[in-house]
Amino acid sequence: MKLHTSLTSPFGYKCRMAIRVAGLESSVEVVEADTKSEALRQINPLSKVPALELGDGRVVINSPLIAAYFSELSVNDDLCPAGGTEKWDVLYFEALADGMVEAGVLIFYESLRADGEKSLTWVDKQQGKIKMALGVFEAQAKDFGKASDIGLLSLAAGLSWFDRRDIIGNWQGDYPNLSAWLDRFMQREFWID
Ligand SMILES: N[C@@H](CCC(=O)N[C@@H](CS)C(=O)NCC(=O)O)C(=O)O
Repeated sequence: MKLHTSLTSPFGYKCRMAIRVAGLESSVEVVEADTKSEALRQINPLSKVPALELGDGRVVINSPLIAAYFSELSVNDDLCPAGGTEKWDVLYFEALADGMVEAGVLIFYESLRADGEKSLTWVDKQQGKIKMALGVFEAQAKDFGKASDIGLLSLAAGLSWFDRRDIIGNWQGDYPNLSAWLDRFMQREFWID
Protein backbone atom coordinates (compact mmCIF):
# COMPACT_ATOMS: atom_id res chain seq x y z
CA MET A 1 0.00 0.00 0.00
CA LYS A 2 1.09 3.57 -0.65
CA LEU A 3 0.03 6.53 1.47
CA HIS A 4 0.30 9.66 -0.67
CA THR A 5 0.58 12.73 1.51
CA SER A 6 2.33 16.01 1.98
CA LEU A 7 4.66 15.72 4.96
CA THR A 8 3.17 18.91 6.44
CA SER A 9 -0.52 17.90 6.19
CA PRO A 10 -2.14 17.45 9.64
CA PHE A 11 -4.46 14.81 8.16
CA GLY A 12 -1.49 13.01 6.65
CA TYR A 13 0.35 13.34 9.94
CA LYS A 14 -2.52 11.63 11.74
CA CYS A 15 -2.46 8.75 9.20
CA ARG A 16 1.33 8.39 9.41
CA MET A 17 1.06 7.96 13.18
CA ALA A 18 -1.90 5.60 12.75
CA ILE A 19 0.35 3.33 10.64
CA ARG A 20 2.68 3.02 13.62
CA VAL A 21 -0.06 2.49 16.21
CA ALA A 22 -1.59 -0.21 14.00
CA GLY A 23 1.81 -1.89 13.51
CA LEU A 24 1.62 -1.58 9.72
CA GLU A 25 5.00 0.04 9.02
CA SER A 26 6.13 -2.84 6.78
CA SER A 27 2.88 -2.81 4.74
CA VAL A 28 2.51 0.90 3.99
CA GLU A 29 4.97 3.05 2.07
CA VAL A 30 4.65 6.80 2.67
CA VAL A 31 5.05 8.72 -0.61
CA GLU A 32 5.37 12.50 -0.69
CA ALA A 33 2.65 14.03 -2.87
CA ASP A 34 2.16 17.45 -4.43
CA THR A 35 -1.50 18.56 -4.29
CA LYS A 36 -1.00 20.49 -7.55
CA SER A 37 0.31 17.51 -9.48
CA GLU A 38 -1.44 15.53 -12.21
CA ALA A 39 -0.05 12.38 -10.57
CA LEU A 40 -2.11 13.00 -7.41
CA ARG A 41 -5.20 13.96 -9.44
CA GLN A 42 -5.04 10.52 -11.06
CA ILE A 43 -5.10 8.91 -7.61
CA ASN A 44 -7.60 11.27 -5.94
CA PRO A 45 -9.83 13.31 -8.29
CA LEU A 46 -10.18 15.88 -5.47
CA SER A 47 -6.38 16.44 -5.48
CA LYS A 48 -6.32 16.17 -1.70
CA VAL A 49 -3.96 14.40 0.63
CA PRO A 50 -3.81 11.94 2.23
CA ALA A 51 -4.84 9.23 -0.25
CA LEU A 52 -4.13 5.54 0.20
CA GLU A 53 -3.49 3.31 -2.83
CA LEU A 54 -4.31 -0.26 -1.87
CA GLY A 55 -2.27 -1.82 -4.69
CA ASP A 56 -5.16 -3.55 -6.48
CA GLY A 57 -6.43 -0.44 -8.28
CA ARG A 58 -8.58 0.71 -5.37
CA VAL A 59 -7.97 3.91 -3.43
CA VAL A 60 -9.13 5.06 0.01
CA ILE A 61 -9.46 8.83 0.45
CA ASN A 62 -10.28 11.03 3.46
CA SER A 63 -8.22 10.53 6.60
CA PRO A 64 -11.03 9.06 8.79
CA LEU A 65 -11.60 6.34 6.20
CA ILE A 66 -7.88 5.70 5.84
CA ALA A 67 -7.56 5.44 9.63
CA ALA A 68 -10.56 3.07 9.75
CA TYR A 69 -8.93 0.95 7.06
CA PHE A 70 -5.70 0.73 9.08
CA SER A 71 -7.72 -0.14 12.17
CA GLU A 72 -9.40 -3.02 10.32
CA LEU A 73 -6.00 -4.39 9.25
CA SER A 74 -4.46 -4.02 12.68
CA VAL A 75 -4.00 -6.94 15.05
CA ASN A 76 -4.83 -4.63 17.98
CA ASP A 77 -7.78 -2.30 18.58
CA ASP A 78 -5.64 0.62 19.77
CA LEU A 79 -6.88 2.84 16.91
CA CYS A 80 -10.56 2.18 17.46
CA PRO A 81 -12.59 -0.11 19.72
CA ALA A 82 -14.49 -2.79 17.80
CA GLY A 83 -17.96 -1.53 18.74
CA GLY A 84 -20.27 -0.13 21.36
CA THR A 85 -20.25 3.25 23.09
CA GLU A 86 -16.43 3.35 23.16
CA LYS A 87 -16.23 3.14 19.37
CA TRP A 88 -18.70 5.99 18.87
CA ASP A 89 -16.97 8.15 21.48
CA VAL A 90 -13.69 7.73 19.57
CA LEU A 91 -15.34 8.49 16.22
CA TYR A 92 -17.05 11.57 17.68
CA PHE A 93 -13.70 12.83 18.93
CA GLU A 94 -12.13 12.17 15.55
CA ALA A 95 -14.88 14.07 13.72
CA LEU A 96 -14.67 16.98 16.16
CA ALA A 97 -10.86 17.12 15.91
CA ASP A 98 -10.94 16.84 12.10
CA GLY A 99 -13.56 19.62 11.89
CA MET A 100 -11.42 21.79 14.14
CA VAL A 101 -8.37 21.17 11.97
CA GLU A 102 -10.38 21.90 8.81
CA ALA A 103 -11.28 25.29 10.30
CA GLY A 104 -7.54 25.82 10.85
CA VAL A 105 -6.77 24.82 7.26
CA LEU A 106 -9.32 27.43 6.07
CA ILE A 107 -7.55 30.06 8.20
CA PHE A 108 -4.22 29.00 6.71
CA TYR A 109 -5.55 29.24 3.12
CA GLU A 110 -7.03 32.67 3.94
CA SER A 111 -3.58 33.83 5.07
CA LEU A 112 -2.24 33.00 1.59
CA ARG A 113 -4.70 35.34 -0.15
CA ALA A 114 -3.68 38.81 -1.30
CA ASP A 115 -4.16 41.52 1.37
CA GLY A 116 -7.26 43.07 -0.23
CA GLU A 117 -8.95 39.67 -0.53
CA LYS A 118 -8.54 38.51 3.08
CA SER A 119 -11.64 38.43 5.29
CA LEU A 120 -11.11 38.93 9.03
CA THR A 121 -14.76 38.06 9.63
CA TRP A 122 -14.17 34.67 8.02
CA VAL A 123 -11.03 34.07 10.08
CA ASP A 124 -12.87 35.08 13.30
CA LYS A 125 -15.67 32.66 12.48
CA GLN A 126 -13.23 29.78 12.00
CA GLN A 127 -11.32 30.69 15.16
CA GLY A 128 -14.62 30.62 17.07
CA LYS A 129 -15.22 27.04 15.93
CA ILE A 130 -11.69 26.06 16.97
CA LYS A 131 -12.15 27.58 20.44
CA MET A 132 -15.48 25.79 20.96
CA ALA A 133 -13.85 22.47 20.07
CA LEU A 134 -10.81 23.17 22.24
CA GLY A 135 -13.18 23.80 25.16
CA VAL A 136 -14.74 20.35 24.71
CA PHE A 137 -11.32 18.68 24.57
CA GLU A 138 -10.02 20.66 27.56
CA ALA A 139 -12.94 19.51 29.71
CA GLN A 140 -12.03 15.86 29.06
CA ALA A 141 -8.25 15.98 28.66
CA LYS A 142 -7.57 14.72 32.21
CA ASP A 143 -9.31 11.47 31.28
CA PHE A 144 -7.41 10.79 28.03
CA GLY A 145 -4.98 8.51 29.90
CA LYS A 146 -2.70 6.40 27.70
CA ALA A 147 -5.13 5.98 24.79
CA SER A 148 -3.76 6.38 21.25
CA ASP A 149 -6.98 6.07 19.30
CA ILE A 150 -7.75 7.88 16.05
CA GLY A 151 -9.66 10.63 17.85
CA LEU A 152 -6.62 11.51 19.95
CA LEU A 153 -4.23 11.09 16.98
CA SER A 154 -6.36 13.59 15.02
CA LEU A 155 -6.36 15.98 17.95
CA ALA A 156 -2.62 15.79 18.59
CA ALA A 157 -1.72 16.02 14.89
CA GLY A 158 -3.97 19.08 14.59
CA LEU A 159 -2.68 20.87 17.68
CA SER A 160 0.95 20.41 16.70
CA TRP A 161 0.11 21.63 13.19
CA PHE A 162 -1.64 24.71 14.68
CA ASP A 163 1.61 25.51 16.48
CA ARG A 164 3.77 25.00 13.39
CA ARG A 165 1.54 27.34 11.32
CA ASP A 166 0.66 29.70 14.19
CA ILE A 167 -3.06 29.24 13.49
CA ILE A 168 -4.52 30.02 16.91
CA GLY A 169 -1.68 31.77 18.78
CA ASN A 170 -0.72 30.64 22.27
CA TRP A 171 -3.65 28.34 23.13
CA GLN A 172 -1.74 26.49 25.87
CA GLY A 173 -2.48 29.08 28.59
CA ASP A 174 -6.25 28.85 28.10
CA TYR A 175 -6.33 25.04 27.81
CA PRO A 176 -3.77 23.81 30.39
CA ASN A 177 -5.01 20.22 30.69
CA LEU A 178 -4.94 19.79 26.93
CA SER A 179 -1.50 21.33 26.74
CA ALA A 180 -0.14 18.98 29.46
CA TRP A 181 -1.69 15.98 27.68
CA LEU A 182 -0.14 17.00 24.32
CA ASP A 183 3.31 17.29 25.96
CA ARG A 184 2.98 13.72 27.24
CA PHE A 185 1.53 12.44 23.94
CA MET A 186 4.49 13.85 22.02
CA GLN A 187 6.79 11.58 24.05
CA ARG A 188 5.03 8.42 22.85
CA GLU A 189 6.89 5.95 20.60
CA PHE A 190 4.58 6.53 17.60
CA TRP A 191 5.03 10.31 17.58
CA ILE A 192 6.58 11.76 14.41
CA ASP A 193 8.41 15.10 14.72
N1 LIG B 1 -11.23 15.67 5.01
C1 LIG B 1 -9.96 15.44 4.37
C2 LIG B 1 -9.19 16.77 4.31
C3 LIG B 1 -7.92 16.65 3.49
C4 LIG B 1 -7.34 18.03 3.18
O1 LIG B 1 -8.01 19.06 3.25
N2 LIG B 1 -6.05 18.03 2.82
C5 LIG B 1 -5.42 19.26 2.42
C6 LIG B 1 -4.00 19.32 2.97
S1 LIG B 1 -3.98 19.52 4.72
C7 LIG B 1 -5.31 19.27 0.91
O2 LIG B 1 -5.04 18.26 0.30
N3 LIG B 1 -5.51 20.44 0.30
C8 LIG B 1 -5.39 20.61 -1.11
C9 LIG B 1 -6.66 21.10 -1.74
O3 LIG B 1 -7.65 21.32 -1.02
O4 LIG B 1 -6.64 21.27 -2.95
C10 LIG B 1 -9.16 14.39 5.16
O5 LIG B 1 -9.44 14.22 6.36
O6 LIG B 1 -8.31 13.70 4.57
